[in-house]
Amino acid sequence: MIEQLKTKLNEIENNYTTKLQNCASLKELQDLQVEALGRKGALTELLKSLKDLSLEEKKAFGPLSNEAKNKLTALFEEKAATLEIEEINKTLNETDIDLTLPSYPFEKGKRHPLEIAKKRMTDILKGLGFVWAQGPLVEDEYHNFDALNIPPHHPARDMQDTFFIKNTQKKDFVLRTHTSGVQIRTMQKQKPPIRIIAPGRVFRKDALDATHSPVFNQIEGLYIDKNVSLADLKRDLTLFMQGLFGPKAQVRFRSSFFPFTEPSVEVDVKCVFCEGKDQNCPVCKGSGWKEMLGAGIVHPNVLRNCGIDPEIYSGYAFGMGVERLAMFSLNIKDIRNFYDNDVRILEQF
Ligand code: FA5
Repeated sequence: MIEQLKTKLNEIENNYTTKLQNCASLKELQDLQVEALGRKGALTELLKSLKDLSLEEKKAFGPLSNEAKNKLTALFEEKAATLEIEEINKTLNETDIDLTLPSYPFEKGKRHPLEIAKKRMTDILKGLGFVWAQGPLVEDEYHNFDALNIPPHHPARDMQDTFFIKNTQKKDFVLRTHTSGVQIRTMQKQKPPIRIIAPGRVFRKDALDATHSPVFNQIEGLYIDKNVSLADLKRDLTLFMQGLFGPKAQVRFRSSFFPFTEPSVEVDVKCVFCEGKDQNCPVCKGSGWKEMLGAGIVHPNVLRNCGIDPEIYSGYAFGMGVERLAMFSLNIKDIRNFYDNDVRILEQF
C-alpha cells in the first residue's frame, strides 16, 4: 500500500513540476496550483488515503508528503514571481511610459500656521497638567446653553447669533457657539479632580473682519478640585501667556460677565503690533490691548447641573480664541490670512 502511495506521490510531484514550468500566464499558473494543492487538488486527494495506513506507515509517509507539498509550493511561488515580472515588462513594452523620465517637482507640505500655533498652546497646557477632552461640533441646546446656566432670553440664543439646526428628534441642535459644552460633557461622566482642555472649532453668525470670523477655534480649559480659586486661574493663565509670548508678556485681567462663571474675567494681552502707540492699529484699534479669552470661577449652578456638590468642590474655566493668540504669536495682522490659503503667507511658517 505504502509503496503505491510513494509512487503516486512521485508522479504528482513530477507531473506538476513539468506542467508549472510550461505555464504562460499567472492565471494559468494559479489554476494549476489549485488543481495540484487546492482543497480538492491531487495532493489533498492522495493524503486522504493516509487514514488506511498503519501507524508506522503514517510516520514514514507523512514527512514525504509534506516535503513534496513544500517543494511544489516553493516552485509555484518562484514561477509566479517570474511570470509577474514578465507581465509587467510586457505591459510596459506595449505602452509609451518612460520610467526614466524625472518626475514633476513637488512642494513638500507642512503644518498650517494655525495648527503650529495650536500645538504650541496645547503643549504648554499639557505641561501645566491638562489632559485632552472632546465634544461634538453639532451640539444640543442643553449642553451648549441650558446646562451652562444660559437662560432662554440670552442674546447668544438669538437666531442672529447662532446657527440652529432643526432636527427630527424634537430637540434643537446648534453648531456649537463655544467649546464650553465640553465642560458639561466632561463633568457628567467624570468626578473631580478634573483638569482638561478641549480644543476645537466653533461657529457664530459674526461678520468677517481683521479679528473676527464666523468659524474659528477655541481651547476650553476646566479645572475642578477642592479649594480652587481665582488665584489659581491667574497663576495658570499668566504662566500660559508667558510660555506663549515670552517672560515679558503683559497680561491684563478685566472683570466681565458669563452666565456660567462667577466671578468672570476677560484676559487681554498687550498688543504686540503697536504696543498701544498706533491709534489706527487694525488689531487693537489703538487701545494697546487685545482680548484673548474669557474665564472665571465655575458657577455653582453649573456644578449642580452636573451632579458635583459646590459646597465641596470649586473650579475655574476658560475659553481662549486660538486665532487671536495665533495672530499675536506668529505676527499675523489679519485673521483672514489663516483661511485664504495664500501660499506666499503659508510658506513663511
Ligand atoms: C466664550 O466663548 C466663553 N465660552 C469663554 C469662557 C469659557 C468664559 C469658560 C468663561 C469660562 P467669548 O465669546 O468671549 O467667550 O469668546 C472667547 C474668545 O474667543 C474671545 O476672547 C476671542 O479671543 C475669541 N473669539 C470670539 N469671537 C470670535 C470671532 N468671531 N472670531 C475669532 N475669535 C473670536
